Amino acid sequence: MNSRIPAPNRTRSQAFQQRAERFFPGGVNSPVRAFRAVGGAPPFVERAQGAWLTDADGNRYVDYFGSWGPMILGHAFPTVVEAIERAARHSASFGASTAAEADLAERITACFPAIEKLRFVSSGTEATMSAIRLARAATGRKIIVKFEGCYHGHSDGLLVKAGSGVATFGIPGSAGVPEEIARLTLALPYNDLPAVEAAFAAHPGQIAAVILEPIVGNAGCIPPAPGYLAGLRALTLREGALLIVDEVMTGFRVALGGALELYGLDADLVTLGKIVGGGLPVGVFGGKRALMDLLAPLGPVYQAGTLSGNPLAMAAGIATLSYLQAHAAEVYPQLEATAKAITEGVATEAARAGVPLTLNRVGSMWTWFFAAGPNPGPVTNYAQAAQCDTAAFGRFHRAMLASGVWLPPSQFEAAFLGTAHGETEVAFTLAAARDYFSSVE
Ligand code: KE4
Repeated sequence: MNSRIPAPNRTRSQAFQQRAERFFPGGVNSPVRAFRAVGGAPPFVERAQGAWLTDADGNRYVDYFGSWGPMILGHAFPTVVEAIERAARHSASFGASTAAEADLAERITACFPAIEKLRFVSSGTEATMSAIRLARAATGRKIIVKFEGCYHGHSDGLLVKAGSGVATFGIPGSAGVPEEIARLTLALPYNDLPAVEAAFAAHPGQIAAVILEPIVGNAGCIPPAPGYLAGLRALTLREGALLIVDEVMTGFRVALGGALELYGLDADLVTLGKIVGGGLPVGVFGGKRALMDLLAPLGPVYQAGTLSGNPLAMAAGIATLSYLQAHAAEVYPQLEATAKAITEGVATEAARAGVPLTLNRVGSMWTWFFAAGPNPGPVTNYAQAAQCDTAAFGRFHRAMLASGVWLPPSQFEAAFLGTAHGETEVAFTLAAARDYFSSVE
């Protein structure tokens, strides 16, 4: 904590936290928001505009988690707000088909050629859960391969050695998941093709699908090793298993067509979320037509949702993707340049202060891994990420928050920025980092 910076007034947030704890476990509706991994009390957000959040006590923060990815255009982007307002005037939900669903689907399939058909759901969890069910039905097989540190939402079978909040709280999985279900999930080290080969050899003809984050965000940011994704695609094709690429975080983030575009990868099924809803609840699972047509009402795989394709969420998604598609040539180079300036600027300040850290970044998603020893090594899988000095990250997080920079509250999360982050936010963030690292003994 930088003693030169007065502790911000958080009186109203503290009162709101106390009230929230009467209603919600830990006072939150999603565990990682509780700041348990970084310490300190979470500010309560009252409003946001562009790159900036304002809390209940009027403190302002540069936002580097962006609702955990969705807010790539910044908060309260005018055309997104107008689209939601316009849709809301015609009611919030019908539970019946609307043209807007295909309007958004057209934009998604234009960005993701691997998605020939899709279905909207209301969260990334629903998207991956449904994709897994489809894969098991399509192959007649039961076993799923996932990777340590990857998080695909909180459906039972995918909480085995998951990332994000599961890694943040250092729990191997989750209570309440029956052994009978957990044993159908094999969790392997990321960036390790021989481990996948061995799994297929040990379970011939039994693996329904391999699901992964093509760029891990939920162990902190871990890019795929060269050849890794292509190797996984070749292995799954050879073994008759489906490849499910979970682009909930990376879709529209690292490129308009996500990691599939960035790395030239094909997939049998793709899941999307976050940005695709422009901040409203939207998940997507989609892929080859023959697979998707196994879904009810055409086929035997059941999946449904009261608010799937919700008109307000469709409007927000259409407005967001419309802007990204129209301005991709400027947007992604801008995000790259801003993220490079911020991430390398902070890493330089840390190096000057002799604080060892490893920076992993792909486009506008990144993580500064605080090393436990003097020589920061590469972070290419969860086991290496788990070696980090999470207490050092916690001190950094608390100091930056006090200086008005709100980073994701966990060493095992990726940070994000959007098109509203510019030179002002770069200078502000680097000044806060300089303040912190100059005060570190
Ligand atoms: P949701 O069910 O939270 O919409 O999506 C689950 C999910 C699926 N796949 C990936 C790659 C994801 O990153 C996520 C959710 N990400 C976390 C943050 N790392 C959500 C934040 C939270 O849990 O509060």
